[in-house]
Amino acid sequence: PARLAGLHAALMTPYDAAGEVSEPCLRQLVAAVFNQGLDGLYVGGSTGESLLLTTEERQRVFRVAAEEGKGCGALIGHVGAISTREAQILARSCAALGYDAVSAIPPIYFQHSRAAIRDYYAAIVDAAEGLPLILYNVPAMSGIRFTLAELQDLLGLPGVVGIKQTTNDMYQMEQLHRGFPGLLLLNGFDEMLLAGLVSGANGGIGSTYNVMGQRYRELRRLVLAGDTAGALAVQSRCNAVIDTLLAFGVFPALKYLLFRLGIIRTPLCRAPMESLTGGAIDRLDAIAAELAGE
Ligand code: SI3
Repeated sequence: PARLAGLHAALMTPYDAAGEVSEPCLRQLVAAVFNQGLDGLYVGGSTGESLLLTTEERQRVFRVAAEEGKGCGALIGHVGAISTREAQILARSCAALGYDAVSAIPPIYFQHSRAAIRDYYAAIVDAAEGLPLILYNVPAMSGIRFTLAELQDLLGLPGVVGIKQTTNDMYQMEQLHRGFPGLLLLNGFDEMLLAGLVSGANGGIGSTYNVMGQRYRELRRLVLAGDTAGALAVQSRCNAVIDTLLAFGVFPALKYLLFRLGIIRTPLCRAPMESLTGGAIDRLDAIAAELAGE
């Protein structure tokens, strides 16, 4: 799946002042992401606040992102849900809209058996009408920590072509690289993109790519050219920004940057996601000015 390798922005979901999904801002954001030369979009993931949206809203975000982004790069729709039925509905939408792939977190909260999780992924593949599936391994948020053997079992399902590893376990990243030649292996934590790429990832998906896409492209170019020291210098510039985003809450802080850059109209996140605290503004304004100047 060469088209799915590369750098994809985990798309945010902009709202209007009333807290409804803003279609015009979403369109502007899709255009802004592709203007940075990124390879694709990861639509409706954690960064898209997908678990805080209704099924209809998630479908609407899929549709608008497809209308605006079709032909600009790869479109990966995150369809993970608490029920298999909802995940299947969303997978069918992605298939109908011409997405390139679907992806899903495991089903959370009820502590399902590994066999039930396997059935959930098989059911998504079934509903996705031929679209490839990328597993989304995010133990810190899902609470589900897969061993290598468990991942091997899921990766063996027909239709599963890759995995997005949002973990800081670079040993497991390298094991996946070594054990599964040809696997689509995508790095999840932006602050560790360099570590992920040198451990075998063939691309990445990240929230901060929404605003620092060009830096990550440069980082990957340097890695591919063998210049690890140069890539580390770029990673450090990214991480100086990420340190601040993490200190204030990465999603509200990123939305504030997009707001300051004129791409979205309000920095709101959906409750219970917290909004920004006052002390953040000056530091984020300085970052917005730095990014606007690049
Ligand atoms: O699903 C998604 O929106 C992602 O791709 C998320 C991505 O892996 C982000 N992970 C989480 C848990 O938010 C990262 O981009 C993350 O925000 C960033 O590295 C800061 O920690």
